[in-house]
Amino acid sequence: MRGTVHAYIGLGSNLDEPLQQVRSAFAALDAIEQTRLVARSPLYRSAPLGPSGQPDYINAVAGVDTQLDPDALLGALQAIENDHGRVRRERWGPRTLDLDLLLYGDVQRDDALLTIPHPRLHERAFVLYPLADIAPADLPIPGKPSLASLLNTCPALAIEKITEITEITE
Ligand code: ROI
Repeated sequence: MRGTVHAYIGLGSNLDEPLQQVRSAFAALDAIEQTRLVARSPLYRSAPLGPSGQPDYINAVAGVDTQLDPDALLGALQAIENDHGRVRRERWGPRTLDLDLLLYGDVQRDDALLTIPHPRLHERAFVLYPLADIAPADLPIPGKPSLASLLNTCPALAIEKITEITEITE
């Protein structure tokens, strides 16, 4: 049996009731086969990066334990995006739900299908701050400086924490 890997997923939405999109995405992540949601960051409101004139985003990060390989996990994330009415239109345009595979254990990979760690993880406050809420301070980010030093070079500008962290209890 394949071992369990800890992975982090970034959630973002700025259309069609973003708070509900993100809350229901957490539940959908927990329902992925061979995958368990183990951490849910607080929700953040963030100003849009990219074209202006689009609504603010709700962002969060989830921690999962999974036995799926990265490709299968990515496929499951895309299925959830589609279930949430995601239509890919303009690059960097508004979206009902975006799920980014940020980290998959200590895997480093860069090919046509997938880049892990996520290529823009290290420069986005709306990813780094919720990640830091649920990850250990010494979390290794393969090929990048530590999470703590990334936070130092990425001020918490244009993001606002709007909920507290809630434990996952069964
Ligand atoms: N901007 C913010 N604030 N949050 C996002 O999740 C987000 N996602 C994107 C782009 C369009 C780049 N901008 C974003 O894909």
